Amino acid sequence: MLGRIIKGDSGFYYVYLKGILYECKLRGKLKLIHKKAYPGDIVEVEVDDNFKGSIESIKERKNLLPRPAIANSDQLLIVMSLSFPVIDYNVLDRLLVLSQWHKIEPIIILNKKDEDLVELGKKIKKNYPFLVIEVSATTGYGIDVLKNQLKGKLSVLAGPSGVGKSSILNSLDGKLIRPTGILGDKLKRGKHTTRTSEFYEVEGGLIADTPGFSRLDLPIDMEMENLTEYYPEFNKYTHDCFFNGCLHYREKKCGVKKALLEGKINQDRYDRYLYMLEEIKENKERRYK
Ligand SMILES: Nc1nc2c(ncn2[C@@H]2O[C@H](COP(=O)(O)OP(=O)(O)OP(=O)(O)O)[C@@H](O)[C@H]2O)c(=O)[nH]1
Ligand SMILES: [Mg+2]
Ligand SMILES: [Zn+2]
Repeated sequence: MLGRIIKGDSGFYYVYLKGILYECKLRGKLKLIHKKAYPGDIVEVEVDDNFKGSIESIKERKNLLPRPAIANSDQLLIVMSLSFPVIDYNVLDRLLVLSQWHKIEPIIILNKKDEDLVELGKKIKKNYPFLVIEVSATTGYGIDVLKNQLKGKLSVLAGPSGVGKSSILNSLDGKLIRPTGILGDKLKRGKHTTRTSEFYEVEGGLIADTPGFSRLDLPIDMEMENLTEYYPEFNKYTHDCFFNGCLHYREKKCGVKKALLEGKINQDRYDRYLYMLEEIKENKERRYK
């Protein structure tokens, strides 16, 4: 039977299967080949009546988010607030890039719609060619739309402190999947151990609340050419770029820069793009020194 790992804890894996959590161990042969398993992994298990079992095999994972590790995410819910804290566009753009790099669909969740007095949400929808969902955890606005988007998927929450991630989870009214057997999770937690993610079941899908992807450095193996792929609003104009693999930076005859001058691309987003491009360049130079 196929289940999903939702937690690993000193040699034990907790596998969620048809509404039940089983305490499982990796089959010896998997350990021998140094197979690692992560939360989010789909695994084949054999289980007994005492809610224990063994993991026979691990399905090939389609992606793996680092720190904290989560496998097989379908979508990253990037939560920002329409009032306070004000939107950190650097974080937003970085999370959009990282999400796409990891082959996970990004969704922008704009919370605190009830306090959006300047129609900021509208502006963001205009400048960001991604799925944007406006919600209010306080009034319940948009929560049904969000719920609908979660059906049958593994979604991961991300976003700065105070934007309302926990509040949104509350208003989604999901079921926390937690091994009741594990006590003293807090006590065992040393200074340097990463806190693990918690999984909630909502609408037959899972949503992971993580202790935050606080490190937003771009991966060292990301190339400058990769970055432009993550800006769908650029791709509309690249057919006017003279060079194949144009970075839309110093090149002459660039369709993206032309569109920028014509006001078809948001200047701030482009500026932050250049900033990340420089960062990738510097990473490379440092590596080859
Ligand atoms: N007006 C308004 N306030 C909200 C809304 N959602 C959350 N808040 C408030 O925003 C504050 C932060 O909410 P949290 O849910 O704790 O934010 P968080 O993203 O989980 O923060 P961390 O756990 O620190 O990462 C709280 O005071 C909430 O009451 C909303 O939709 N509208
Ligand atoms: Mg929280
Ligand atoms: Zn170009």
